[in-house]
Amino acid sequence: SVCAEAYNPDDDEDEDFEPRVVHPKSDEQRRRLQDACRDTLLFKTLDQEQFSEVLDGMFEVLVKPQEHIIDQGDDGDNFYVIERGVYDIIVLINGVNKCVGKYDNKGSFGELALMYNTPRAATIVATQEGALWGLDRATFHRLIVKNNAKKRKMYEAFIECVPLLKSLELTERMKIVDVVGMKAFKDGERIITQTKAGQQDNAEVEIARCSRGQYFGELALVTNKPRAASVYAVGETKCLVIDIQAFERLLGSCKEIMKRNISQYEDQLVALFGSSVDLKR
Ligand code: 1OR
Repeated sequence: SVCAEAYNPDDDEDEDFEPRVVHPKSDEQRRRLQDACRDTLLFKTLDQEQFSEVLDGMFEVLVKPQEHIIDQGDDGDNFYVIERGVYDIIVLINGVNKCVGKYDNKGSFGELALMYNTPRAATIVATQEGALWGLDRATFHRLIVKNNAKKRKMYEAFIECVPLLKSLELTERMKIVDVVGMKAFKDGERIITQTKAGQQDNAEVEIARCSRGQYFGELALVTNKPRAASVYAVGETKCLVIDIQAFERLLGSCKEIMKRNISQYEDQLVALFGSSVDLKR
């Protein structure tokens, strides 16, 4: 069921002629929704009030195996956050539908058509029963797209001085800003957990320290291997975070630069341990 709240002229300047959409939820639903949205990057730069409006506007969607949530080429209706289920990402390449990736019980999709007013860029198919939370186009626009202008102002200058992203066009860098989220970490907090292959219960050794403008976390994405190192915050830190699908889509052209860095990691391992675990394969 849908009910509309009265329009409050004090809320904001424009776009607010549309009534605010609220989908009432049980406490249990609200809890599941909040859980599902905890890591949604697009929500990470919203303030409390905006975030709670987003939650109000979301509605539960139960899906069946083989159900098409989105079809490539369609107009965009909703943005989706995954509560559970596995979803294939299918893209038409040279006339052939190819599965280019999947969402496994986490993540979100369907933002592109709503952000840039373009046809759906991929088909999303549920491979099993699942549950999603949808957000309609108008609410997405009012809360997320509007916030993008603010995000661009906040992060434009920073993104511009990130060496890795120098090779990108300005418009490409702006698209990165549109999809990143900001996460803050406390001193000593673990940001990435190394996935240990084999039984090495050695003490951890610091191998490098990253600072402003540098990046980490790309190795596992580039190699599809488990996390090769843990990362801890030194002091209060703030990181811009990008999800793996957006990383693939937007940073594909930066992979060559990243690969250069990967050979530096191997050099560091050789210097430390006398041999290098092979990181690439
Ligand atoms: P949308 O509104 O266009 C389809 O509807 C959604 O699929 C899209 O938003 C993204 O949220 C999601 N290229 C384009 N869209 C993708 C991709 C993708 N992956 C997920 N989506 N690529 C795959 C990257 C792993 C690039 C394929 C060439």
